[in-house]
Amino acid sequence: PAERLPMPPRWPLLGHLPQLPSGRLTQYFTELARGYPEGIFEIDFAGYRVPFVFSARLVEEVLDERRFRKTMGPPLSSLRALAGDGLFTAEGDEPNWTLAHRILVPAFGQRARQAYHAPMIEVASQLLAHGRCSRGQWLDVSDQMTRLTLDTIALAGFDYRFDSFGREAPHPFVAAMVRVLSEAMRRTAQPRAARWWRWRARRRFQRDIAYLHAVVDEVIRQRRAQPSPVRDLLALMLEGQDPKTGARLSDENIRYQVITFLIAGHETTSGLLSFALHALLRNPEVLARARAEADTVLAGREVPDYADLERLVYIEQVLEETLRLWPTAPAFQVAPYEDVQLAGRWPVRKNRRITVLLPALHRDPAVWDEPERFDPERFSPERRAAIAPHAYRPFGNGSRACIGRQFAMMEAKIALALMLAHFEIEAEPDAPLRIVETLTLKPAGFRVRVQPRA
Ligand code: MNH
Repeated sequence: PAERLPMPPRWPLLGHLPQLPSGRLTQYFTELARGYPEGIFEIDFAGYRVPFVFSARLVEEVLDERRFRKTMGPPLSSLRALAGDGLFTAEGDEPNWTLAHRILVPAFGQRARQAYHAPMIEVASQLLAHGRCSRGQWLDVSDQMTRLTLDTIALAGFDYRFDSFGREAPHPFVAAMVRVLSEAMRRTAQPRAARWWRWRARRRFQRDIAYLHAVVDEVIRQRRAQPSPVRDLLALMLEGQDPKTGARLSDENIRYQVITFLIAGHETTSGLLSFALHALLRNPEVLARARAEADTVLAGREVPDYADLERLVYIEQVLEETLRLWPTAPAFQVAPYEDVQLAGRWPVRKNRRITVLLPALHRDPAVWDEPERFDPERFSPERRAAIAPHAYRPFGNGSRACIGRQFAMMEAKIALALMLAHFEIEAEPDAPLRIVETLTLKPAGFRVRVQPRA
């Protein structure tokens, strides 16, 4: 029997728009979700209704790729102007998704990852050097982590140096990107007509996108001018061929892929590292254990070898638990190929966008005991097998899952191990966790002081 989807009280015409807090939508929906134990509610964006699902049971259903495909609505759809048919913002049935997927997947395989070790260590060492000469100043964690992750994806992927640690202010690329992502987010909570009176914001958006494209075109131009022996992502994009058809990526598509990797490749990992540090400083026993592991694995050396990384087991658990509570890419969207009734109860029309709300899924009390507690033991080798795959989806699903998952985990493990091994870290006392939402989640105003360990 079909039932109406549960829905919070709403206004005529504008639906829920007037009550949506622009700038903290994910946090708002996650709090709202607590009042909906069935794991589903519907939000009315001025007439367009979007079901949100967040119980493990319902999410399991919508992750079935035979019945549902990835789709994009706001905020992701606003990024088409920036990232075109790059991997992230392409529809699965666009030819360029299949082509780029086939060409680029090998770049993230086991063998390719070894080549990322040296650039990751190089940038992480710059972070250490920066910390060593910080002389007790308070450092903004998200800012430092963003410098690290942007420089890492640019160096490892494109052999390009943003040199973020050599600058006072963040690289202008970051500022422009943050504005674009925030604007995409803001549009989610606004009626379409707002484009007209928000012409300034629209112009800024277009200018920022033009600037971001110019930066990327420069990265590509430099490589074309000076072909390099480095076999990195950019080399694959410029020379790689579809193993089946021999087709190559067009210049326009390469631009979209480079921008996609620069953005997808650093925002989320930066947030992950920042939330992880925050959680560690709140949980001294966890911190002590993670640091002991880093000390053991490093055994007095400045940096780990590639082969050492698999021994950072507990640090990996810390990162996984961090992504449970703070999945930095907090939602993705799917649509059914045909009309469906979720759990045999909730009707959803074909092609209707459904949002999978990860922070709420990752707190589903049917799956996680004491869901609010930060406990890396949930991911211990003995217990992790018991976690149902659909209950934990920080990297998305199926063929459209994150291509950079292992890259991100490798980078984050290196950075966290090095910070713990080399610094005493002190947080400001009792500062509450505030979160900024661009497309991703990040701690806001979270500051630490570091001192080299004796
Ligand atoms: Mn990543 C897709 C989360 C790091 C490149 N990423 C996704 C999706 C999620 C995600 C969720 C699926 C989105 C959707 O269904 O609409 N990604 C993360 C998280 C981290 C992350 C939480 C770090 C932590 N991602 C990275 C890194 C890179 C990267 C690092 C690149 C080096 N991600 C991508 C790309 C896609 C993607 C590219 C799109 C893949 C596709 O659809 O083919």
